[in-house]
Amino acid sequence: MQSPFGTTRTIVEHNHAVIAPDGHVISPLSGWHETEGVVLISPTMRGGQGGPRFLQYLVHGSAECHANSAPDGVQRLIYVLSGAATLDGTGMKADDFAWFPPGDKYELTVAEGAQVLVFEKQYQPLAGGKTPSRVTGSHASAPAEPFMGDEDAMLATLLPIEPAFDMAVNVFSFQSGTTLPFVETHIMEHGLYMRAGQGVYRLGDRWYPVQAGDTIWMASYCPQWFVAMGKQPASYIYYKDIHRDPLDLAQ
Ligand code: UGY
Ligand code: MN
Repeated sequence: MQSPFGTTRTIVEHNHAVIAPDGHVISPLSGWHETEGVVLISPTMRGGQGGPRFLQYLVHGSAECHANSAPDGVQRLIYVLSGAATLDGTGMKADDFAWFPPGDKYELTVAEGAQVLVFEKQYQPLAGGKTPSRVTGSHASAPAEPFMGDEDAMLATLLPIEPAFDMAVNVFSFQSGTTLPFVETHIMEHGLYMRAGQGVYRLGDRWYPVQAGDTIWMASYCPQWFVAMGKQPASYIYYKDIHRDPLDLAQ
């Protein structure tokens, strides 16, 4: 899916966006030290008016790149896409992840040539509830279940599905020819990164060919559907906001 010059598959609409890697612009990452990357999804996407309520970005590793905490009140999930990282002296490899509650402090490095996907969201504490502690793991060891009974659509949940967590990050793996069972329309918004393979995503009333390396933003209530196509299975990592009062979500 190479584009000739002057064209791109990237599109930013009022309730969804597809960001293809050919348009990535690398810039310094705020809140990280000596680090560059690409901010893929952010609240500025619709000029700050009703845009995404979270951040999704790519970290490009380097010899000096490191991070110690997220901004005040912000939770952060990191997912190693390729290469190596270290977290408080322990090695991380492709498909390892860590979730940090707000206020957590650490020494995180991302090696030269490595790529790390990050999701960040302001944590909304539950009245009288306790903020969860750090979670670490890997895609392979996360619980996975057939989605709505379809063994060709396996959904792995990286974080505990408990009310204390106000975000979920899942890895969805589809055998080629498998679809989401229906066109979903829901209050949760999504940030999605195509991890492998290809397919067609329906967003609103448009259909987009997508492949590994693409990013998708789906606003609350954006109708959505996917079919995996091609010779290999497809998979994507995606974020959603969960477990909070809908009346608290409006910006
Ligand atoms: O969790 C979800 O809403 C998921 N089924 N959506 C999606 O894959 N677009
Ligand atoms: Mn959905």
